[in-house]
This record gives sequence, C-alpha cells and structure tokens, in this order.
Amino acid sequence: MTDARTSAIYRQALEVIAEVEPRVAEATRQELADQRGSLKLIASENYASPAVLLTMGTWLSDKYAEGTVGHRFYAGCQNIDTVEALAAEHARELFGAPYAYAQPHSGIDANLVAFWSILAHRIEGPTLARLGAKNVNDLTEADWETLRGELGNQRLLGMSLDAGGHLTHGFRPNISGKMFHQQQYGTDPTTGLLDYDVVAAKAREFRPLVLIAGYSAYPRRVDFARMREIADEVGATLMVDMAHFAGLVAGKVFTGDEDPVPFAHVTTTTTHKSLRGPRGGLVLAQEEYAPSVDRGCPMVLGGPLGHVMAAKAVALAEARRPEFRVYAQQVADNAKSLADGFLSRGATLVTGGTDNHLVLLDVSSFGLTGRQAESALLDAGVVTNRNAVPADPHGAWYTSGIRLGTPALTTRGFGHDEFDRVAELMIEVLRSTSPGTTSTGAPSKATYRLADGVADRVRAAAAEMLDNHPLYPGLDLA
Ligand code: DSN
Repeated sequence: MTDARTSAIYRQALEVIAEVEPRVAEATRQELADQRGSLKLIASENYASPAVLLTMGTWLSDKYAEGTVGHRFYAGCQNIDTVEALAAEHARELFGAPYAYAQPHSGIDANLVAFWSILAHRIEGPTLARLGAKNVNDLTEADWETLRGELGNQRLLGMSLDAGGHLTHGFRPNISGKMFHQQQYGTDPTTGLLDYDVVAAKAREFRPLVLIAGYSAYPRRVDFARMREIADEVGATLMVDMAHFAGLVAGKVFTGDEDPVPFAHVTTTTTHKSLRGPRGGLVLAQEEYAPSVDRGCPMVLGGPLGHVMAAKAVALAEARRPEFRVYAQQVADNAKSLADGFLSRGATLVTGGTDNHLVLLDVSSFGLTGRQAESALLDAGVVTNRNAVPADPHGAWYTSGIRLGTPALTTRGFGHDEFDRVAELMIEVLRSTSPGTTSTGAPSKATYRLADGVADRVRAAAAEMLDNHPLYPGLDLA
C-alpha cells in the first residue's frame, strides 16, 4: 500500500507547506498520528489509499469546468473531461449502472442533484409540454408561478432519522423536509426492522412523488426489489441513497434484491465511506434521468472539483479489483464479529445484530446517554459517534446510541479476534463510566466520570492491536 516513494513525497510536501503556513503542516502531521493511534469506528469513515490521496493534491484543482464532459462553459477542459469520463466509466462498470455523474462534492450534494433531476424529469417536462414551451427560457412569469406551485407541492416519503434514515431523507429541519411535503416511515417498534407492508400502506395513502430507500444508521440489509414494487404501485420515483453501503454493493456483498442499482430510478452515494475513495458524491441513474442529472452543475452544484473527480476515478478503479471484494466481505464479517462481541457480553443492539457494516449499540442499559458514552470512549482512544435509536428519549443531540462501523479498521487489517477485543474494551469503558451532574448538582446528559486508570489501560490494549495493523505501513514522516 505504501512504500519509500510515498514517504519521500509526503515529507517533501509537508516541508513545502510548512514554508508558507507551518501550522497547517503540523495539523496534517498530527492528524496522521491521531488516526494511527486510535480505534476509528465511525461507520462513515475509512482510509483512502495513497494513490487516491495523492491524486487530490494536484493542479487539476485549478481548472473551472462547469457543464458536462465535452460540453463545458469554459475553454480548455480536455483533461478534466478525461478524468470525469474515467470516473463515470468506472462507476458504470462497477455498479452496472446505465449512467453515472461524478461531479457532486458530497452526499448531500448528490441528493440535491437527484431531487432536482427527479422534479425536472417528472414535472418540468410535462409542464413545459402543457404550456407549449420548448424549454424553460420560453416560460412567462405567469408560467413560472404555475411551475413553482407544482414544484412546491411534491411529496417525499423517506426513512425517519431516528429509525436510521439520513437528514436529507425528509427530516423537517433539512432542506429536503422543507422543499418537499414530507412523510417518514420508521421501523417496527418491537424488532427494529423495516416493515415493508407498513411502508407500502403509507405510500398508498400518501402517494409520494419520491420514495427514498437507504440509511445512515440502520444495521440491516434492505430489499430494494420490494421498495421498487412499492414505488411502482403508487407511481413514485424510487431514489436510493447508498452512501453508507456502496462499498458492499461494489464488493458484491449485496447482490440480487439487495443491490439497489437495478431497482432505483436514481441512486446516490458518497465515495469516501465503505467505498474508500476521496471525499465526494456520485449519482447513478437509469438512462431516462441522465439529461436532468447532467444539469446538476450549475443547477445546484458549484464548479466540479477536477482533482477530486480524478481521485474518484482512481478509487473506483481500485474498487473494480478482485481484492476489493475480499475487503467488502471482510467488512460485513467483521461487523458480525463486533456485534457478537457485544451480545455475548450482555449489551443491547438495535435490531439485535447486524448484516451490513454497522452496529448500533443502545447505551441506555449502562445508564448513559450517547453523548456521555461517546466522550468516555474518546478518552480511551475509541472514536465513535453518538446516534439516536428508534423513538430515542434523549433526541438527536444527546441520544441513547453509539453507531459503530467496521470499514476503517478492516482497511487496517483487523479481523474477527480484533473486533471481538474491541467490543470487550468498549464494554470495559462503558461499565466504568457513570453519568455526571451539572454545575448545580442536577443530573446531566453530557457530563460523565470514567473510573481512574481505565482510559490508559484501554489505550494500551488498543495500541498493541493498532501496532500490529499499522495505518499506511511504511509511511514515515520523520
Ligand atoms: N455524515 C454521514 C454519516 O456519518 O453517516 C452522513 O451524512
């Protein structure tokens, strides 16, 4: 993965940076040390390869290239055309998608492109035809009034945040909850699992324009064939946000009905989570949506990031290699090992386990909020994020859960034994943590007390595993 050339490149790069702003060079060095020395269990993070990271540090960043491949609003975009076309080609091949758009800067951007493309495809076209206009430039102010009225009355049905959906799936404070008339589906209160009959009943009653499937914190697989059936029955467009599990789709862990790409009209993803690429987004679509998705920039996106699209091409080329399938399977196997490690020690998991890359630990049985647990774990070098559980009594800020994922530590080479040990160490921290009080002595949802010595003991035990599985082995900045 890493070799002497990479060490020389990064040493010299940091020297060049330090000549201008040494504090940035120092923070960059420190970030590597921090990531090397901690158990990174954030389900949405990973470690990109040196090839991916190096691709981002070039002059491809210096070019404006609004528009699409071969159809730009700026001159001299031939090299950006090359890298964007390569990213799209790798994405189409990897996911078996008819069409791919590599410009979104993030997952939220990808979802905005998807929303607007669905609205444009489903509403703008028919409205234009009805108004006898060829394109939007032919519309009068009165026509725009009509169009805005129609755009403003569309319905979106997505998974609720506390059941594991994402903010952009119709959460009221998010723009998706404001631009759409939204309703949300949850999970079964007893099992924590999706109940497709309930989703179908809601869809029949609500008749959404957009049905969103996909999640950020649901530890189970989804039957996308069934979701498409539901969408078809009510005439909805099926949009799947696979940001979290794109690596498992790419690595063929999710196939058949669990592979969203053939079933969704539009699929969005990030490229930096289980897919292990640069920070960014991607939209895949059926051919009929391609023209409207292509208008993502400048409709809702700023100028595309040439250096990042190049890095997406490199990462997607990596994901097409056979070893990526081995990695993806190991991510899922490791999540099971982690879940079993918790269950065998008496902890409570939302849905009772996992069959993807993430585990949602309910920390209320330890008498803690997610916020207290997250902080105590961080003291011990275990990096996680707090997350709401279904019907969370502590809401989305303090929460009752801790979300854990295996993509990053699997990249470092952790396997079954290490993940079992991670569960053991985390349980030790949580059992040794007690809730604190506010300055007035009232119970606090944020403060906590971790028993003396535990953080050091856990850090030392983790260091042994981390040393056995170095991050960027051979990369020496000294
Ligand atoms: N921030 C991503 C995550 O952690 O799941 C989603 O936006």
